[in-house]
Amino acid sequence: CLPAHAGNPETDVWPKPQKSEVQAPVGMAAEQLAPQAVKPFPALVEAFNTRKLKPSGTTPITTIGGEAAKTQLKAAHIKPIAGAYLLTISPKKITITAADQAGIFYATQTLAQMITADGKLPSCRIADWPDMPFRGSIEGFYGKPWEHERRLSQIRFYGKYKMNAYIYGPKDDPYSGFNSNLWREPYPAEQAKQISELVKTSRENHVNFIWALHPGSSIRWDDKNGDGTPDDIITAQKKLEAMYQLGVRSFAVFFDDIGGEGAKAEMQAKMLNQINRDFIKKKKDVTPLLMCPTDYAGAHGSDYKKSLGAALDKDIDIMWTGPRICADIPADSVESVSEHWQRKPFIWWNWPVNDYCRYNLLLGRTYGLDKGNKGQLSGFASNPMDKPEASKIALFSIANWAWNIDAFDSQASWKASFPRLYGDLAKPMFVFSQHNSDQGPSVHGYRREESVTIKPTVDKALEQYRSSKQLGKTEAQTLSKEFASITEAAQTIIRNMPTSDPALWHEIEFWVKSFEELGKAGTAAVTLASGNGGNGPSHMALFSTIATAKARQQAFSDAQKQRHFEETFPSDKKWSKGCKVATLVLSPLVDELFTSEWAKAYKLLGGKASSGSSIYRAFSNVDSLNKIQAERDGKYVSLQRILEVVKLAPKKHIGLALPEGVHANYIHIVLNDAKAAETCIIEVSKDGKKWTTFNARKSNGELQNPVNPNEQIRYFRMLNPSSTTLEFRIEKFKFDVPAD
Ligand code: LTM
Repeated sequence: CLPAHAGNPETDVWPKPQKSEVQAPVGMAAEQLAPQAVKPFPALVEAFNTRKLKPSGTTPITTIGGEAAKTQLKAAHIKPIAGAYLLTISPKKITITAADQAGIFYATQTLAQMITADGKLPSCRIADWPDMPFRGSIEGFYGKPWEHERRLSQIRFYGKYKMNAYIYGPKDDPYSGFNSNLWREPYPAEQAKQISELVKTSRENHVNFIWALHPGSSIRWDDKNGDGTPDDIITAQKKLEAMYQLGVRSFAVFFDDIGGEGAKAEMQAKMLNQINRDFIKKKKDVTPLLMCPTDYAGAHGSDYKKSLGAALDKDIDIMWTGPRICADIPADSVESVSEHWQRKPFIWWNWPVNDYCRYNLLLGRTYGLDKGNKGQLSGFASNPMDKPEASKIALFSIANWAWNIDAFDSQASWKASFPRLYGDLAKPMFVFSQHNSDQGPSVHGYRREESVTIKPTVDKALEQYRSSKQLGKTEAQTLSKEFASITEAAQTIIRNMPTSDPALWHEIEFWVKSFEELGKAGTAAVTLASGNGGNGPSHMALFSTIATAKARQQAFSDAQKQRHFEETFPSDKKWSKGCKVATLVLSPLVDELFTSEWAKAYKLLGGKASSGSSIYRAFSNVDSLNKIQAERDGKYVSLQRILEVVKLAPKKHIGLALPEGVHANYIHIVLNDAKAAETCIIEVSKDGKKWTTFNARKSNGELQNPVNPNEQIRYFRMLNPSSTTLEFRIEKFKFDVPAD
């Protein structure tokens, strides 16, 4: 990724600087710099080491800070905001002008990226500043939190690409509180030490380490000692003080994905205003308080949104996920929510998080953020995958977008991430990522493009194939090349990554191995479908190649499921999932060609429905659940996991449907709320039209009973027959069916 000839700020520096002028593409040799000029700046020391260069001259790097810097920046038409800098490189000296230490740090990152492989620097002048005040990530997903070493690696990565915010909010850290009432307790010594270390590394990299308390599911608003303040507010403040003592200087309080007492807007506002006035503002070295509300998505103005917006101190930032929980961020929706919040929203972007679609890796380009949002947001944090290394592809682009919105080019930014992240493996990783980016169908209905370059060929090939039962020659050739490149890319990664990047390898190993099988299966399927499979044994061999590849893919998926099970937290184990690759375009193509060629050859399977998961259906008359999905795993047909709290109003239902010919032999639902389960009823049907009440055993949140298969039940729905809205999480929702 090193610029080979001229280190051009326009093309070789990421995020793209706001303004740059190059006077001479080659202005000086980096080695001309004095050793003592380079030594204070770790980014430069690293740049010299990577290029095997030594600073051995006398050229200085002068830094100008404080009031003088502010004056000079203003004169250069640069607002002296946090992180802004002016960098000038001339043959005789390098000057960095910045009003704060972050600006100097960022200038050295820019400088480091511009040193060419052979040690040259251009003569140039760069005026640069961030568009977004806070930019970075929110570790806010469900599942096993990131490991300490990986967090340290993230924080260094953020510094390198000028992101300044890491929000620590793992759902499964009991001491921050989402899943437990341990938020009232201090961290055990070992974890406390790690947090202090994260804070220290964050400081070195000019990243604000924002620690989030998540007390909502167990908070109580009673005021036992009668001092006018609910006791838990005092407890929360004490916990924040304890975190301050560990070094934390940025704080958030989250109320997402909760119901009940903790979800009251006016009480949340009371709590946060008190923390803001009695804690945040009294400390002189703390950044503004951040909060995630309970109603965190949608541009509509709910009562909750309006009352929180009105009651909450205006200097507290409010998070918002977009028009839906997982969604693009259009500027007109930002405008609406800003009115309700009465302030600019701080975006919690639910991408590339994959806690709701864990089969898939989300490695595609970053898009959907809208340039119209420039200046309209108080901050931007991406919620990544439980795979920190693999998430860096997306985070690199988020850094680029948040720093310089006008210059952001999604495709160019995505492409630029590969050489910077993977060096020699850039090309195969790009091939791999092109085909692993879509989430697949889910309750959120949020989708990403995938296999974009090859998709027109696939569409054309399938159209021809469906009408003539044979692939056209040109399409077959293009597809063969694509599948060959997939096999080759996977094999290159498999050979090298275990040693070159073991942390990333551990995260994606089974997807890459499955990708190799996709390449082999695709090559064989195209040969068959283009009529080049010969007859007899060679024909059979192609079927067997595909069948073997599919069996191996299943084995890799099982291995991934097992690895996840072993490595994740107890609360997450039951959501352990396998792996799937290229689910939007290429895997369906291989499946269709394989099924159809097999039917053609043996006239056995003609007319039988393909065994894709889409033949199992979930349905609901709750608006926000209109995209829920069903999935089959062995003898279970289940509702795909819904992480959020479900609100089931009177007469609303959620259900599952089986395809024709498949009948249920058991129904099993588990809710986290025993009262809700007691209230709900189950109805069953043969045809989805005529419903009868099912006699379900109910206890401790569970509703279940066997179904007589002779009754041929293909549908069931759980209905709220009461006159009040029920709130619960769904832990299990499934039919048992006979094994295939
Ligand atoms: O988005 C928010 C505010 N909360 C949760 C996240 O923790 C979760 O990772 C995403 C994606 O599943 N959905 C949420 O609702």
